[in-house]
Amino acid sequence: MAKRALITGITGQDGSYLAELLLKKGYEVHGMVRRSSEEKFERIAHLQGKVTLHQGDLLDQFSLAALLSLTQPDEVYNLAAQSFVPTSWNQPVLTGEFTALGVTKMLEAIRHTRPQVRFYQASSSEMFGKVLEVPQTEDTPFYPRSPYGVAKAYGHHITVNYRESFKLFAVSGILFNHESPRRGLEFVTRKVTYNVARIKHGLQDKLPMGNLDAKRDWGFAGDYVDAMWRMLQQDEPDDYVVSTNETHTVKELVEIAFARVGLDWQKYVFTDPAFVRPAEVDLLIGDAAKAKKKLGWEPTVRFKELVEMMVDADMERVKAGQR
Ligand code: NDP
Ligand code: GDR
Repeated sequence: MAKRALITGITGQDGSYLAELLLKKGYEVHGMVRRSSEEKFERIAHLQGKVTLHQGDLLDQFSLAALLSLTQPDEVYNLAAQSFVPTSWNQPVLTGEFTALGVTKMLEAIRHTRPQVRFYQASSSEMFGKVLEVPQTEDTPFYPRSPYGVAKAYGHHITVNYRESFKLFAVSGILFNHESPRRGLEFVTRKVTYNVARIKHGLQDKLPMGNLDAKRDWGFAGDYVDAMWRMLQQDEPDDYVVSTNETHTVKELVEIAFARVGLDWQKYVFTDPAFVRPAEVDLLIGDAAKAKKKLGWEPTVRFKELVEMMVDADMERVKAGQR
């Protein structure tokens, strides 16, 4: 019998890669989607007919329980969240409801409806926040610096708590930034690669940016969803850092992206205070030694290759008049 998986956030970047991976492995894949006035599920359009979509919302506890009863999944991947850090200062309550309490709603639904499920929670390196230790590991204390980071820390702790309290197979992947040509346009990598492509095509001549000194450990989303799956195949539930163990500044990102199309970034980029955050996470670099040892997981795409892959994809898109 094929294993069944339920993915919340299937329309997002990670959801689309995870659905592809699970289909390749022979899973029956179900995805939860929010109702909207126009159903534009661009990232999973190519999977139409291969995945089954169901309406539901992390805010609606009963929709979660109903979905578990209907789909009878072996594995649940909880990827849905308000995931953009700046928005979390504008909508802190909503962010808390989706990104923090939404996790409890799903865990409660599992506990009462289908306790044998293996549950993956999408935790984040944003929980580390202020630099207390580098590189960051599973044991590094959390000091989140945004309402998003605070909400993710709650989601992380409640996942651990349900594992310990109710013996659920619940794991939390502490994933560092991961990107791809499917990344949302407001995140810094995609913002840069998309705008570089527009500049190269003569559609604009300036790029406003925030803090160019922030450092991130950036990997490829396709690699990271494989780590999620591996976590749920272990004998015991546990938490893992997933990262490349390298860090780079936003400035390096900008330099590589412009250089890819033969342009000098300094002629186009300027600092706009609108993109500077009220509190910043200055330095993230993860130590994924545990994931390597226990899951046999390693990243296959490094920073420069990742940025160039994204620039090349955006050059094609812009040329074709797409976003
Ligand atoms: P995206 O922003 O691309 O996708 C988020 C998904 O969540 C979308 O499918 C969105 O649906 C859905 N969603 C949001 N709110 C709700 C809700 N109330 N009910 C149902 N669905 C909802 O995120 P990513 O794919 O990049 O990230 C996946 C998860 O991993 C997120 O939880 C994120 O916080 C976390 N994470 C991401 C990292 C990264 O670098 N990408 C690193 C660490 C953690 P819709 O299409 O309707 O908006
Ligand atoms: P982040 O990703 O906040 O790390 O969260 P983002 O790409 O938004 O920012 C990374 C860094 O770049 C700096 N920066 C800018 N960021 C944006 N978006 N726009 C700009 O113009 C800009 N200029 C500089 C930021 O200040 C920051 O330091 C992502 C999300 O995917 C989360 O959901 C996830 O949990 C974490 O990664 C790990």
